[in-house]
Amino acid sequence: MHAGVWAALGPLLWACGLALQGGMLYPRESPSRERKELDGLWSFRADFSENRHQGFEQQWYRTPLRESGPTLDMPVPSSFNDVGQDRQLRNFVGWVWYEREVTLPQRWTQDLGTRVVLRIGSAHYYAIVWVNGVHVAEHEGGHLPFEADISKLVQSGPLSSCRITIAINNTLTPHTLPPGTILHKTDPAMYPKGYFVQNTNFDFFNYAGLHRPVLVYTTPTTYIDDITVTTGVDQDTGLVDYQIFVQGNEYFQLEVYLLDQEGKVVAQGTGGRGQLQVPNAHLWWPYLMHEHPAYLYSLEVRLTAQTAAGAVSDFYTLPVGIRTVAVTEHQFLINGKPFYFHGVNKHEDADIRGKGFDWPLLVKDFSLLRWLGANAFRTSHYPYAEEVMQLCDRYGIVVIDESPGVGIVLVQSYGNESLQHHLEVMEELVRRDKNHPAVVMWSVANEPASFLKPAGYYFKTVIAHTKALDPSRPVTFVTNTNYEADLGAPYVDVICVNSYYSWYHDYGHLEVIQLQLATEFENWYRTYQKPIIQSEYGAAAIAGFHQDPPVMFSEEYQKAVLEQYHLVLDQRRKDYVVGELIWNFADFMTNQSPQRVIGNKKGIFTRQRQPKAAAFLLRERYWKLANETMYHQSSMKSRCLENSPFNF
Ligand code: BDP
Repeated sequence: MHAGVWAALGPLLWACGLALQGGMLYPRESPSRERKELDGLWSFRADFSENRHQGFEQQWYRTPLRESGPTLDMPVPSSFNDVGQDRQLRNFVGWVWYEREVTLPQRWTQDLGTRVVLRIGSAHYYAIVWVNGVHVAEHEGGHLPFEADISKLVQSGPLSSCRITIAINNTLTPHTLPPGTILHKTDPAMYPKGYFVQNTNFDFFNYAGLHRPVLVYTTPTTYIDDITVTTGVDQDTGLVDYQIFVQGNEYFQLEVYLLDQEGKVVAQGTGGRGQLQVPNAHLWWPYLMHEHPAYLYSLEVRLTAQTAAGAVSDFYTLPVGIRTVAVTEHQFLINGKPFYFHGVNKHEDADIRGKGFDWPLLVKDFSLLRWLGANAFRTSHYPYAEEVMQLCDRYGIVVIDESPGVGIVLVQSYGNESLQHHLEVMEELVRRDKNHPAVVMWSVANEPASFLKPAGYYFKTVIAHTKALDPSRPVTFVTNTNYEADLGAPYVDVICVNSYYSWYHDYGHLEVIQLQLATEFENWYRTYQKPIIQSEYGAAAIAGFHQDPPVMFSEEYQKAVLEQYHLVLDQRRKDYVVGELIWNFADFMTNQSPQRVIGNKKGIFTRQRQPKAAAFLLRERYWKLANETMYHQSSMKSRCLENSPFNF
């Protein structure tokens, strides 16, 4: 590794191989739990020093950040890149520093029976956290939450305020997920001193910062640490298997109640593990597959324990959807019925905030998904915010939950170090998302170089590990490799394949699409006899560009490509094709290159979420598909026709 990479990374290397500890239940309020959100303005400084290490040399975490130099106001959650006017900050690679003073309620700092936890929804890519100058956590990976128990620190003095400092490094190396490389260019005739670039092999801007909510929450010191729920169906009876992990005490009682949407207890149990049986259960159905989709029960867990200080109780309520998922040679089944994915690939991406979580944006996106008649999306190409997954549960939008394994194309990224990290990321992802009924499949990677020799062992291991972590869901990875050369395909449950006919080759030749796509489907199916999802297809269109007959980059061309794909999809979905996901839901930011016009324009909506012509085409198609394939009950069909914007 080039010395400069070490400089850019710094303490990143301390923490390789951190073991996964404890549960990662989403912090919810309950009679025993409180939360305090730390969204808003934080103090911020990027470390522009040559080795990017001044912050550590001068220990910026020791005293308030304003005392070690000038600071900016930085909104959280947000990427730091696009909120200012500074080109250097937009493209910054290295350590940035965030800081926030927090005043905690007195009870939190004085009641020793209270556990105070700091939770960071996501910090891209590597983070080190201090509270009042004391190191409390480190985390690698930009898309999954991490926590630190800060009770001792905040309960040790008379102060009820604390200073939270978070240093974040966005450098990507061959062993990070996603991987990248740092290239130093040293020709003094061409590049200024210290010039280096971050190269990546993925097609989205490497936004960085505190992208998701940061909060402090409490639990009692004896507390419900984790819950795992899996569900099944036996005729009309719903089966809810639960397992509960408790921390802080060996002696405790657990009571478990399952409540329906009216608040009625429909099943109950005791102890840390068991099965609840729900007669005449309302199943969790995807949007457009049932007249009451997305039915959620509430699993109320009540913990009581005796401690030296007296009786302690903890309460946690988990939404539970009862549903099954299965895969046959040619079908994807939800609740035993064939399910056809008609949806989108997304990105967490928007103007100004970059990858920062934003409620209005989230609600807008779900409005558009429902308008479109989309029943599914893939979290391309990394895990999305927990709040997104919760809405999928509530609206019945089915999710293929993807890891940040995107752009794995270098041989160095297939070594043991990368593999170990990939396994850990899958553990973190499954731990976080295992209880979401909307999640029906894990995707361990997108378009890796799965033809390289070590890829076979690598994917065999990652997929087997993921299945061991969660035997209740199928596993895939998304390929664009030729069916003969793909070393990972034997291990997946569903073949997810991306293609860009008449876009990245045969430019403008729409007439090749049907032949090439049909041939590809046949080859994959003949070789593997597994269901296939067209996990990406599309074409770029710059909103407002019109050309007829169609020409690349016009709205007409984007529509025409889609129409050609749909002809083949309509033939093959009767056989073994089980889904189609357009690339992409909306235009999104990428690195600068002559191939990209202020980002990738393959959205059917603009980055501002306004429809291009292709959005109307897809809307018509998705509602038609819903009416044709999704309704298993005649009463539903009439209701759907009523609600459908189209009359078929
Ligand atoms: C696919 C990638 C996706 C890209 C897309 C494209 O999976 O991330 O954005 O190509 O080129 O191969 O638009």
